[in-house]
Amino acid sequence: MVEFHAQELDDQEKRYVLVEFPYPSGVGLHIGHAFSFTGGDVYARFERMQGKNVLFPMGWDAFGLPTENYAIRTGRKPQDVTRENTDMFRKQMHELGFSFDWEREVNTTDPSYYQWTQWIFIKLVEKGLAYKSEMPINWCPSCKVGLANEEVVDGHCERCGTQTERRTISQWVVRITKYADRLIDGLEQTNFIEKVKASQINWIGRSEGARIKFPVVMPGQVEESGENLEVFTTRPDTLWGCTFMVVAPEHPLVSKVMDNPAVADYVERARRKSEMERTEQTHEKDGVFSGLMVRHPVTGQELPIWISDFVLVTYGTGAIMAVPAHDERDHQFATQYGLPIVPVIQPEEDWYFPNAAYTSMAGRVVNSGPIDGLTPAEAIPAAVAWLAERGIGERAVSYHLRDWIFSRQHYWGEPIPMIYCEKCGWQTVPEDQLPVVLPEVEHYKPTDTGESPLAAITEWVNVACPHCGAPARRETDTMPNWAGSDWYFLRFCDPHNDHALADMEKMRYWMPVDVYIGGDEHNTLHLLYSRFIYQFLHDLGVVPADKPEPYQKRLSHGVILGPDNQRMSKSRGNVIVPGEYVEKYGADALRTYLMFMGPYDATMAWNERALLGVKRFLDKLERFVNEHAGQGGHSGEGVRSAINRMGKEVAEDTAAFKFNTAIAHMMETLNTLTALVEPVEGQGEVVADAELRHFAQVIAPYAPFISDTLWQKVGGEGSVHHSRWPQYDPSLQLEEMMVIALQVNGKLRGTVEVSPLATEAEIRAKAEVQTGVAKFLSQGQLLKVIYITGRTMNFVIRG
Ligand code: ANZ
Ligand code: ZN
Repeated sequence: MVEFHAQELDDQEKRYVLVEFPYPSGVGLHIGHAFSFTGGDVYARFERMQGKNVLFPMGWDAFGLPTENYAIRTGRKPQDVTRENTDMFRKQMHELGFSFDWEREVNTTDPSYYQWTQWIFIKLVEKGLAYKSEMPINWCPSCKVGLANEEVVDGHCERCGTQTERRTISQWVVRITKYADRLIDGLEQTNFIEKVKASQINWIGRSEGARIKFPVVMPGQVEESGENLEVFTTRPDTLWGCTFMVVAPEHPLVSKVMDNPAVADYVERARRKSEMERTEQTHEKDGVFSGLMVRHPVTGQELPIWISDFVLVTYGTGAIMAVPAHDERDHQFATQYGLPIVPVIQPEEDWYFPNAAYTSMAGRVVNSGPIDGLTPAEAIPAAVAWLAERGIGERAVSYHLRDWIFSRQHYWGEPIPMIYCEKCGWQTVPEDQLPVVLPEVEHYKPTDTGESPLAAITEWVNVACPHCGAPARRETDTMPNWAGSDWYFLRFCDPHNDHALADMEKMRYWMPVDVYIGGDEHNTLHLLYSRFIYQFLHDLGVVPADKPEPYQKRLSHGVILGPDNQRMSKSRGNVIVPGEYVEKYGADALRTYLMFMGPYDATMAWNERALLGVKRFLDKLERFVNEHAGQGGHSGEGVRSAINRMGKEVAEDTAAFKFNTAIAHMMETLNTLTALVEPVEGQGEVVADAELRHFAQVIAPYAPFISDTLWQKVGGEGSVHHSRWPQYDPSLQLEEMMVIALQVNGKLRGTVEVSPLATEAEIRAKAEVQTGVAKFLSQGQLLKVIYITGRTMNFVIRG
């Protein structure tokens, strides 16, 4: 196979084709990898043949828990395990014929790579976008370890099955929320499909509304405490219908009433639940009265403050004004605890408030002083203005997007390049001391305190403060998995640079990524995080100023299910391993089958018989070429026309990622050719090498091995993969050809392709030499021929 090293060539149009780089697990490439990479490879090879300068890189996102867990179990070094795994992946990728530029291979666990991941973190700190904060994590009390959300399965620790808790620990947090609006607006500069844009926008979850202050009244006191309970609401128009308040169990106000045993008990129970359990629709809304009251800022009424975990501390202000008449959750809660329900929107239809909340925006505001008579849509801005004038509330925007917890208490990740000094506080590691290399440890298990095992290596942990020189300590948390994959597409532009994350000119040439192929599961977080980091680097001025977004187009491929139509899983025993099928049918057949299964973004079940069908097609093509190779002269008109059209159709479909229909065209064309060249009474058409070369070229992106062999057999020079896609010749195809069905006594016996200008006599002449028809004509007596224009020609014979 030929090398595919990409170089910056100013005189050639570039294409940056990126497939998500894999996590090199111990089990090797799975079929989803093969599917994803084949799609990228077909496109990359196709674009090269179109004369584009293609960058198609590959690397390893190799930090992560499975390797760490394996190290804990076996005592082996994650570094060694990773090396073995990447060697295996690389070998399997070679077998599948992927045309990656191996000179640009990167590995997120290489110090020369993560030096720049650490550098980005330092810049985040310097710009005030990373800070230390007490943040809740999932905690396994038995393993004594913080767990990522993905490691919590149904509220239980994935490793030991113990029920997990929420625990608050001090962590590094990245202020992605500051970029929330940019991340929404920037989508306009991309041509992601709507589904992907929507998932980004939904995740950011921008809500417009108001913040409103409710003065807190201490129990037994008439005087207000001077403290305010602030809420975020999207419906300030319903303020007059607020009958109670609810705060999250973690809300600061709750700490003041923890001496109440009922409160303490409730808070403890809530702590054990995962966030998912707390927000579930079906989850019963239970809560406890805090003993505290607020004064309604407009009506002056005293309202109770309840504590319930359906209110999340991480959203808005962690407190709500409950309007049970118009909010479903509030209604449920009020019904459960017998709290009043006061309608303030007059519904347009009959409504029985004790049964359900009226949440529609249709209707008129009532019993609400200054906003009476308005529609809710009119009343919202009116209420905000009215409240703002009186200093009670103000317009506010909330984002469901959270700041990004960037600390992991694990070993196998990038060390966070921070040093803590008693006197100077948190200091960044000076840039010239990067990378902070992950030291080798004896044991990979997190410590009893939940700290990463790095905490136990005192000679690594203890350093001098970079600011004052006093004894200080290194941060022992490591970065999350996302860190290395946030900017890898930049490193591919210039992977060996040791003085910058990538050279500006090289990025100017290659960026943005033209097509980014990956799984649906990364359409949200990975895309958002990496777009954020890119936008941040853009603000720093280290990526090209005229390129505000990293990815031009995002393509998410579908999922391949097991033969039983179920998701593949070890426990179901329906896992398909690509290597096995490469061995059985060859890489070309597997690749072509994967691309032929259906639309690239569809979810489809594995079907070995269909794979066998594709294998037969390739075998047939090979036989066809072998049989006809070496014929000089010119191909017949039909042959030339069919090949010419195939080149165009396959090019159009491949460029549009319609790989399955591209392959269908090739299959049809092979059938057409077979029919055309079949020597019937010496009348079959000639197929010359020139046309066979074109066939080899057109199938080359899909079946890179066999195509090269065929290409050489029919006089192709060099490698087919370095050749240019066959030129389309419009003169060979003035019109679309018509396909006429040929019948004998009403039974289908073949087809013939003709120009729409062909006369009936011409069509008949072509039809009579088709084997399916000729056979009958030679045996029986032709009575008549019935031609239905543009469709069928029926030969009625007496046999
Ligand atoms: C009063 C109200 C009346 C509300 C009404 C809704 C309907 P989104 O659209 O998701 O932004 N809310 C605010 N903070 C919350 C928190 N930390 N946990 C749970 N719920 C919270 O939702 C905003 C609405 O969700 C807010 O508007 C608030 O309830 C609730 F007829 O305030 B609303
Ligand atoms: Zn210091």
